[in-house]
Amino acid sequence: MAVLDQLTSQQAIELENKYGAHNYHPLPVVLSRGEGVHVWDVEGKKYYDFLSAYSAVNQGHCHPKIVGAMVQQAQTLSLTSRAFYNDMLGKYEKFATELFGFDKLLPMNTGAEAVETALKISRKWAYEVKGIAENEAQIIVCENNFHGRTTTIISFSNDAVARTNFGPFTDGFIKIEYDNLKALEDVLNSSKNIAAFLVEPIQGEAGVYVPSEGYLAAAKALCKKHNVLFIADEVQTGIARTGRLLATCGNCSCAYKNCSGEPEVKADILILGKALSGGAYPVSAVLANDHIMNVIKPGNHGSTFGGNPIAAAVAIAALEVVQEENLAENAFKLGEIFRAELTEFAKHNDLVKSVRGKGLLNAILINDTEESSTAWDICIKLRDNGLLAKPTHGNIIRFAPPLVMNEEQLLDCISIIKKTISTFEK
Ligand code: IF1
Repeated sequence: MAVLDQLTSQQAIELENKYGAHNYHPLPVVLSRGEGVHVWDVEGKKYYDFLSAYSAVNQGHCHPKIVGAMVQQAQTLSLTSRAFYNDMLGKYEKFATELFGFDKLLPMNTGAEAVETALKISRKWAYEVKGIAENEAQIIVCENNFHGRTTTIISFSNDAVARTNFGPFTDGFIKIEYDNLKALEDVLNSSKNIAAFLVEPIQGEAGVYVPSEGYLAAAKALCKKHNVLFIADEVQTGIARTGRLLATCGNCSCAYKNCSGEPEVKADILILGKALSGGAYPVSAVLANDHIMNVIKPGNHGSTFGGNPIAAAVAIAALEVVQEENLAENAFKLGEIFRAELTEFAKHNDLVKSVRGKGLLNAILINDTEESSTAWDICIKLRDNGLLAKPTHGNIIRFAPPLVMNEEQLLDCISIIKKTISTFEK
C-alpha cells in the first residue's frame, strides 16, 4: 500500500493499532476533512463536530483566514529558532499583550509547556522577588485538575490513570478542593512559602465543573492579600469558549470590543493554548506583567519552536477571527440556548441527570455509574446520527462545538442529541 493511498476507516484504524502507541481510545470514526462546524469521515459521512479537538478549533475547522496566514508564512519563513530575531514574533507579542492586557508574553507550543513555563516563572518570582528560601516554594493546585501530561504536571494530578508508574514525582505542590475558598485560605495562612495558586476557571476534564459565582474573584483577592501569584490556566476555557474572551473575564459585558484589559478576575499569570491558533498549529503562551515576567533572563527558558514565525502569524489571524466574527458573543448566546433546551429535556428524561457549563463549554451528566458504558454507547449512537462527542470520566459527555456555529445548526444538533438519548432507557 502506497503511504498516500486512500484508506477505508477499518484500514486506518488497523494501521494506528499496529504502528501507533495505544495512548488513546478514540471513538471508532476516521476523519479525513474538516470545514467550519463539520467534519467528514473517509467514507464521506458528514458530522457536526461537538468536541472541537477539546476546544482547540473554536474558530471552526480549516478557517480560511487562519490557513491563509499559515500558508503564506510557511512559504516565507517558517522557523529561525530564537537564536535570531524574526519579523513576526514582536508583532504577535504586541497584538496579544494589548488584547489580553499584560506587559509581556512568553511564547511556547503546547498547553503543557505553557503550564510548565508558568510554574517555573512563579517559582523564580517566589525566590527572587517574594524572598522565599530557595527550593522551599510551594504551589497550590486543585483536586481533579487537568493541566497536561508532563511528569511535573502529573505529579500534582490525582488521576491514577495519568500517574501510575510514572514516578518519582516533582515536589512542591499542595492540593486543595476546587471551589473551596476556606481550603485555599487555610493553606495561605499556614505557610509563608506559597508562590502561586494554579487554577482552571472551569475544570474541563473533571467534567466541566463551573465554580460558584464569585469563587475566582475571591480566590484572586486571597492570593493578593498573601502576596501569592494567581495563575489562570485558560488553555481550554480561553479564546471565547465560555462566552467571554477569557473565562476569568467573568460577567463583564465588554465582550472585549473595548476591553479595558481589566477583566473581573485579572490573573497574575495567564496561560493560553489550543484555540490561540484555531487548531491549525501548536501555539501556546504565558502572559504576565513586567514585575513577574522580568525574572526570566536569557538562557533561563526556551524552546526550538516557541515563538516561530508561523505560530505568530497563525495566532494573530486566529485572534482576529475571534474579534471579527464576535465568537465570544455567539458562544454566550448559543450556550444559553443549549443549556436551556437540554435542562428542559432532562426534566423528562431519567438518563440525563444534569446539564452544566458556560458559553459553548458544556456537559451532561448521565444517570449511570462512571463504570457503565452508557455515555460511550450514547456517543456511538450520536456518531451514527451525525454528531461527534466523547465522554469524559465515564458518565459525563462534553459538548463543545466550534464557536462559529449558527443558531439553526445548534438547534439541529440539540434535536440529534435529544433524539439519540431518547432511544436509551434508564
Ligand atoms: C489529552 C483532557 C481537555 C487543558 C488545560 C493544559 C492542557 C489541557 C486546562 C495541556 C489539555 C487536552 C489534552 C488532551 C485532551 C484535552 C483535555 F481531556 F485531557 F483534559 F481538553 F479537557 N490545561 N487538554 O485542558 O495542553 O499540552 O494538550 O496542548 O491529553 O488527551 P496540551
